[in-house]
Amino acid sequence: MIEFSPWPQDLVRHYRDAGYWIDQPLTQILDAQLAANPQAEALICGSRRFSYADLDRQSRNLAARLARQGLGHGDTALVQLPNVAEFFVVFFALMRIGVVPVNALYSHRRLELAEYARQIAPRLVVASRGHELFRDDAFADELRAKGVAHLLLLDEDDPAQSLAHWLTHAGDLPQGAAPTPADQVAFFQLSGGSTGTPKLIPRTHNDYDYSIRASVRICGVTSATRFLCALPAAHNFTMSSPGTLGVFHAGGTVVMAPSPEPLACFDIVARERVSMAPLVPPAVALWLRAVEEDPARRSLLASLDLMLVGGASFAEATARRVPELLGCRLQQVFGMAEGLVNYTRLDDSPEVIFTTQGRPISPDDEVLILDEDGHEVPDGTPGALATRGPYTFRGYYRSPEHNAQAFDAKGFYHSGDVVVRQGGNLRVVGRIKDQINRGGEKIAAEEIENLLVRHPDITHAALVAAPDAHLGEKSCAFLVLRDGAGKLSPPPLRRHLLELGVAEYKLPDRFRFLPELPLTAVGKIDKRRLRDSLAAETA
Ligand code: J2J
Repeated sequence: MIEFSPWPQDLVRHYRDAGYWIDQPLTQILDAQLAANPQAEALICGSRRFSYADLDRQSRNLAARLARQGLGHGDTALVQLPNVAEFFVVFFALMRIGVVPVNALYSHRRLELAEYARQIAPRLVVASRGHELFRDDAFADELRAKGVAHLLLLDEDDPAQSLAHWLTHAGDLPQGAAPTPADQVAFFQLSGGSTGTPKLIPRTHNDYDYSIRASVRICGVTSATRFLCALPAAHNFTMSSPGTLGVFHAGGTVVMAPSPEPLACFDIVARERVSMAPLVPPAVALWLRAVEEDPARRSLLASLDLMLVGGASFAEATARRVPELLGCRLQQVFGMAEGLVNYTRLDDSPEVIFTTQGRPISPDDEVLILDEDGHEVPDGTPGALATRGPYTFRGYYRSPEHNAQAFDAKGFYHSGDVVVRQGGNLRVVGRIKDQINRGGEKIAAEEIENLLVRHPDITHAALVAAPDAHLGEKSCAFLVLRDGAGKLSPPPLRRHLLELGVAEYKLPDRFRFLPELPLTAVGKIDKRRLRDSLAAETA
């Protein structure tokens, strides 16, 4: 089994007694539909259509082949797929045989994948020939040298490692193949991070399944729901709030799109009569602009009933325009891959829906809002969010030092968000974690600073958020150069980072050069001053 930080026994008992944890593996989502409605449409991916029976059959085929190769409990997998149907086939196949995956984002590159592989030592890698890392065999060979026994590729000609081939019939699942027990780790979610190395979040069947079931009720997902999966399929928001898994749980239909780009999505929405779409704020802005530019486009969205918006700050003025311009309802979501998810409710007043990020899923989500001394603040006063509950994790994978900082003695996870509670609802008003939220994509400042100072001419680096009209925030790197170093311009600096293999969304959007970095009274880099200096530039 994969180790994880467990919940204390009294809470385990309570979460079971309260009916949150029902001891069913995530594969039950598929099994229930297979029993109830096997021919219902589960998944649409371009011109390919999958019934629940198709999805089940293909995932069982893959599971059977993998199990016959000896993969099962105790094994891990590194998966990196674009937004295609195979993402779910692979996910359910791995769940069936108890292999625990990390689902990397498709935008991740060598650095992220190598780091995940280092942490989980996967026996299996599932990836795509379409990704630059797997276009030739160099990276695959590196992975093999580190213990990866099986590599399966999308769009591969060699049948031995063609994912498509592994999805064809292969006999029944061998005796003994089974999901991990429901109180054990099902898969790892990715942390947005604020530290030097990306962190992994163990999620158990029980806790994830509860967050999905409860989200389905809160968001009104039914078998009639047709859900647009245009954000990265592996992201926690896309998977579980209420997400693709929520739609499968309710027997609805997931419609894949390669990206949230409005014009392509509008056509898909119209063609497939999409009713529900989760988006991050910058994508909403693009959708709004597309309708403003050509109001006739609104008719393409006639079937759209509900848009869920989360992942980053969403301006009230933009929120108000969603029903007005797109003709659908709005639901705000403030969630995190670590657990806690808040929603505005469908029957909330427009005021609540437009101005807040809602309230937690569960009556047993404990949310504390704390001042700098760790005391709870009164309603209406901003403070740092700390939480524990039936689907909030208890520790990052193999990260005792970081866990000692991220959790308090009572097991509350301190998310680094600054929030205000008003009338029972939360508003996200700031952040104390050292992270840039670039339109929903999270960048850990320390990770990029560590890479920048590997440049021979850079002695100190600090990455901070700069306000941006479109993305909400962009990143700016403040650099101190070695004495005698010549001028450095952005292109070679970006090339330096790309050569180190980091994902492109993490590249600093701007660079500033200083003779030294400002320090606080206790000798830490004064990032507030750096941010203020950027604000002054644009003022
Ligand atoms: C402001 N900041 C927000 C919001 C997340 C549902 C929705 C989103 C995520 C997600 C998720 C925000 N307004 N509405 O996992 O299930 C910022 C906060 C938070 C961090 C988590 C889900 N919604 N945020 O975004 O793990 O800073 O999850 O702590 O990627 O995003 O990021 P992530």
